[in-house]
This record gives sequence, structure tokens and C-alpha cells, in this order.
Amino acid sequence: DTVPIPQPAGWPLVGNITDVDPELPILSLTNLAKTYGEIFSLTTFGRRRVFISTQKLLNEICDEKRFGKLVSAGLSQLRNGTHDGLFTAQNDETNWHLAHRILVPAFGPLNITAMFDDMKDIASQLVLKWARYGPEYVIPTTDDFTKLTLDTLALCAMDYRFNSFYTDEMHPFISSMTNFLRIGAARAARPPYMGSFYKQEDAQFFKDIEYMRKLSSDIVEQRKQHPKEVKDLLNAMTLGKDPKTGQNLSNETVIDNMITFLIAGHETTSGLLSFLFYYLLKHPEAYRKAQDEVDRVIKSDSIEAHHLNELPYITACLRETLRLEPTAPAFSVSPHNKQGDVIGGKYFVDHGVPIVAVLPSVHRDPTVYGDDAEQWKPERMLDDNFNGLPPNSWKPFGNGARGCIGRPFAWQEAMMVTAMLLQYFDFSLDDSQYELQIKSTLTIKPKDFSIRAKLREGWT
Ligand code: MNH
Repeated sequence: DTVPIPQPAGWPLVGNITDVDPELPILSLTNLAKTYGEIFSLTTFGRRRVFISTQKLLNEICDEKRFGKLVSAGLSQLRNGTHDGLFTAQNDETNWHLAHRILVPAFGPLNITAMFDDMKDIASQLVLKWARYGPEYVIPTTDDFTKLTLDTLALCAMDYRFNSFYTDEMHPFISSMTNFLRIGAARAARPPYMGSFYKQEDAQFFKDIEYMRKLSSDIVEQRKQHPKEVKDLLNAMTLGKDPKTGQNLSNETVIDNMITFLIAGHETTSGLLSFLFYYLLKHPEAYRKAQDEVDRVIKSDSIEAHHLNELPYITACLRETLRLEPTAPAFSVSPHNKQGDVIGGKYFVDHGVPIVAVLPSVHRDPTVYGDDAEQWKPERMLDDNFNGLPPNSWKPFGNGARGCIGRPFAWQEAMMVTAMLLQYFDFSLDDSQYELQIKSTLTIKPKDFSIRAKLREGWT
């Protein structure tokens, strides 16, 4: 026997459009989850979506035999720019399988470790910037971390330097990408019968896509004309052959995935680092433990790859940050079964209807994390505790085959940058009264979050 999935009342025609704040959809969803509990649904302009917010239901929809990724509404708009690239491909698209088989080895541990020096090159630029600007400088935290992660991705993935730290402006790629994500989301939220109303906005959307494709195709062309013997993602994509079919990726697919990496590969890591420093600065004791760990393990040496395996407390801090602030805060699946499927033993969901995992809510499920689930406590994420969590209670990198291919890349980068920054600087909040506010695009970041950095003794 099934029961109806709770749903707020809504309006004729537009449905639940007033229930979700277009500026901060994830906040509306976590609030609705508080009101409606483990599951609820929303319908806008006739499109229905189901939202889940507990570990129990998330665990069920992570069963890849019954459910698979669904590229719907917001994500499907991005297909205008990245087509069937890895992130925006539907589950059954052949180009996804092809690119996945070619790229999984490129993201393997050996290749990621080989990127260590390039990552350190960009991280050192950040350290130098903050050291030279001095302790009075008000650091635009998320902007500087975004410069860091974009430059790191481009250097490691395609041996290309954005040199973001050498200009005040953000690289034009950032504004194109931001527009692309913003207008994409707006297009997805539009009433279907109002298309012609938005000609200018649409023109901008396609102009930004063209800019990103041109930039990517120039980088590919440059590599073709000047081949380099490096093991980066660009070589893997342009030279790699599918072990199964012997096929290459087409030029279009290489560009689709290059843009995908440029976008997926930096926003989330930048948000992670920003949130981490917010929580460290709000928890002085944890901050001290993290810094002590760095001083004990790395001392005043220059950081090396092996150090990263010797920092369990910082590892826990990063995990705990992604628990409370999963920077890619939601992902969607749908039942494989053409007849639909029942979840939680009683909720029927049709084939093709998105089931959205509201990660910040799942990650605060009190049955898993206890009554202090809302608090940032790195201790609960130390290895023994972390490995003892019920299955699928912590999913900031998504699920299964469609989970994040860049996870080892992001982890190495975030660990290294955190360790280096704690090693070189003492940080403080610019405004000691600052309380966390969130801004959102496809990902979430802290809003108006500024810090200061003072070189520690011994480095001056
Ligand atoms: Mn990443 C998929 C989160 C860093 C490239 N990433 C996903 C998904 C989540 C995610 C969640 C699944 C989305 C879905 O199911 O619709 N990713 C993150 C987070 C970080 C991150 C929280 C950093 C922290 N991701 C990175 C980096 C790269 C990258 C770095 C590239 C270098 N991610 C991807 C790609 C996919 C993906 C590509 C799509 C994988 C696939 O479906 O084959």
C-alpha cells in the first residue's frame, strides 16, 4: 500500500513556484524538509520533483540496480554547453561510457600524485600573495580560493596558465561560466510558454557558451600543434583510446569535457576551502589541533605528497565541512523501472520523475549524526568513526559510477592548500561577529566572508 507524498499547496498553473527562492534554492529545500520530513514533492509548471532528506531514503536510492542519475531541469539546460560530457550525460549515453573508460585511469592515484608539484606551484602563488599583502589586507576569501582552484585545474588538466593571481580581475572564463550557470538555472525555472520573452538573456547564454567553447578549442588546437609528453587530462582525452572499443573521443567530446572539468573542477573545491576556514575560525580548539598537526608532521619543511597521508585531523575537518556544507548540495536519480518504483516501503515514484537528494538535510540526519548533528565537530569524522557510519550517510561526491570522477584531485588539492596555509599563516576573521550566510549558483559558497592572514614567526 502506498501513501501520497506530502506536497505544499501551491497555485494554479505555476504550482509550487513560490515555495523555492530562486536565489537560494537549497535553503528553501532544507527548510521544506524541516516542515515536511523525510520526503516531499514540488510541482512547478507541471514538472514534478520528489525530494528526500534522510539517510534511510538516500541509502535506498543509491542502489544503482534500481535507480540511475537523471539529468533534468537545471542540469539539462547545461547540456546546451556541454552536451553529453561526463557531468551532463544521461545515464545511457554511449559517449559517457566511452569518456568514462578513457578518463578513469587519468584520475587514478598515480596520475594525481604526479600533479602534486603543479598544485603546489599555484598554492605557492596564493601564499606569496597573502604574505606580501600583509596582515591588514582584507582577503576576499572565496574569490582568492576560486582563483586558486581554477588556475590549479587548468594547469594540472591541460598545462594552461590562467595566471589569475597576476590580475585584479577574475579571468573572463569566470564571468562566462557564472552567466552560463545563472541563466541556465533561470531558463530551467521559466514557464515553458514564455520563451520569446527572454531573447536578450538567451543571446547572452549562447554567447557565453561560445566563449567557453572557443577558449577550450584553442587550448586543444595549441596542444595538437605543440604536442607535450605529459600525463595530463588533455593528453588522455586527445590521445587516449578506449580499452574496450579502441575508439578515440571526438573533438566535440573533448571540448565538452574540457569545459566540464573547468566548471566542475574548481567551484566546489573553492567553496570547500572557504567553508573550512569559516569553521576553523569559529572553532579555535579545532583550529589549534589542525595547526599542531601540521607543525608536528610537516614542521617547517616544504610540503611533500606523503605528508598528506599523515594528517588525519585535517582530513576529518574537510570531511566534516562537506557534511554540513556539501558544496554540490543535491543530485538527482530516477527509477529504472518503466512502471515506477516504491521507496521507503510506501512512496510511489514514476519513471522519469527526479528524486532529488537534499544533501545538507541528509547530512544532518539525527538518527545518524545524533542531537548535535547541526554542529561542526571534526572528531566525528576521524577514520574509525567515519568508517563506522551507516552506508550512504555522507555523499558529498555523489553516488556510484556517476559519482565524482575528480574526487582524488579535489582531495589532494584541498589537503595540500589547507596544510600549507596553516603552516605559513595565522588567520583571523575580518569581522569577528561574522555569521555564515550562503550564496548559491550550481554550488554553494559562504557570502561576504573575509579573513586576514598574518605570516607566522619564522617565515618573515
Ligand atoms: Mn565533482 C560529479 C561533487 C570536485 C569533476 N561531483 C560530481 C557529483 C558530485 C560532485 C556530487 C555527482 C553529481 C550528480 O550526481 O549529478 N566534485 C564534487 C565536490 C568536489 C568535486 C564536492 C570538490 C570538493 N569534480 C571535482 C573536481 C573535478 C570534478 C576537482 C574535476 C577535476 N565531478 C566531476 C565530473 C563529474 C562530477 C566530471 C561527473 C562524473 C560522471 O557522471 O561521470
